[in-house]
Amino acid sequence: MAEQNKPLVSHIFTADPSAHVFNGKLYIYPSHDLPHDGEDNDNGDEYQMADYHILSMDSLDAPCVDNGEVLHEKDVPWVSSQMWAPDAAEKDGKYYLFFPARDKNGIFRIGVATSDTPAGKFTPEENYIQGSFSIDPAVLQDDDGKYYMYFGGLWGGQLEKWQTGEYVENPAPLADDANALGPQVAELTDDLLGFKSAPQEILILDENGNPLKAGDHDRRFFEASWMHKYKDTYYFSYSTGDTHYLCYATGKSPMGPFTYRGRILEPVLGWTTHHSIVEWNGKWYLFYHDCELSNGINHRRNVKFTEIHYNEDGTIQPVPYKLG
Ligand code: FUB
Repeated sequence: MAEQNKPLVSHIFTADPSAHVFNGKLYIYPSHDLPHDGEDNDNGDEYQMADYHILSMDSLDAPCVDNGEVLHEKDVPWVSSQMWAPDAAEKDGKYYLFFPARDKNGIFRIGVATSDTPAGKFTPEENYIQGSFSIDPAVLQDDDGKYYMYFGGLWGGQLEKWQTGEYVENPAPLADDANALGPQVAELTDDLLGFKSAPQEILILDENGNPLKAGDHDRRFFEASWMHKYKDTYYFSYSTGDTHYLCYATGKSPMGPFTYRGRILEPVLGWTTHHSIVEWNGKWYLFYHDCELSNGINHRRNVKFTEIHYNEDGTIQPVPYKLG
């Protein structure tokens, strides 16, 4: 049986859980962390993942099942390494796995693979999504049938390198009082295999309507985009990276702007924090990861979940974090 705030599986290391309900069953699309002896650094070189396993649960009383390897980097023609945090979507009975990885030039791009079933196996497209860059895709299926991809990540995720619209290897650092770099959003084409138009930067505003600043490390976007809708409001949630918070901002359009509303989760054991939020059988759940199983080794993570609650005003009650 799956227990809240406990590792969902322990036979492999898993991270970055993107949870979805398909046909009444809960599927988790995580990264698959591999043991690695290299040093941890700001470039994320320790996250040397090479494949994806999909987890699923029939109910909260049932065990969490590993459906096995569904895609390996050796099967994706454009990938060289580092298959990081994925997400999934369904359209017309077909399932889409969106994943970031380094291309043959070491540049992070976002690819897509398809399947007839939610747990794969998945068949990759020959090339990455044209116009894609950086990491951490998260796809929203909106109520009007449109699909949007949110993505981006600083430092190892290379988002800073794309400020001009082109890849720049060593961009000048942003001043603390400059506007923070926002995540990116693009509407997907009808076949979900491409972007309808060039991605746009999303604005995250403070309580006075001003863009968050680059020096506001406690609130500015770093990585781990997620989008969900609750009572007609769009909730964009994300990690602040070096300050290790999961935060959220709300808005009235899937393209933003969004206004910062607060924290969902305090720092967990381990450097990264990454999550998803999903409704299942009338309750809302936060899927997240920490490094409990490895006693804090940053790149040996385990996925967990916990129920979350909304206040009357639409704010999310912060989740207390404790180990064990
Ligand atoms: O898992 C590799 C990277 O670590 C993800 O892409 C980030 O969101 C962070 O969780």
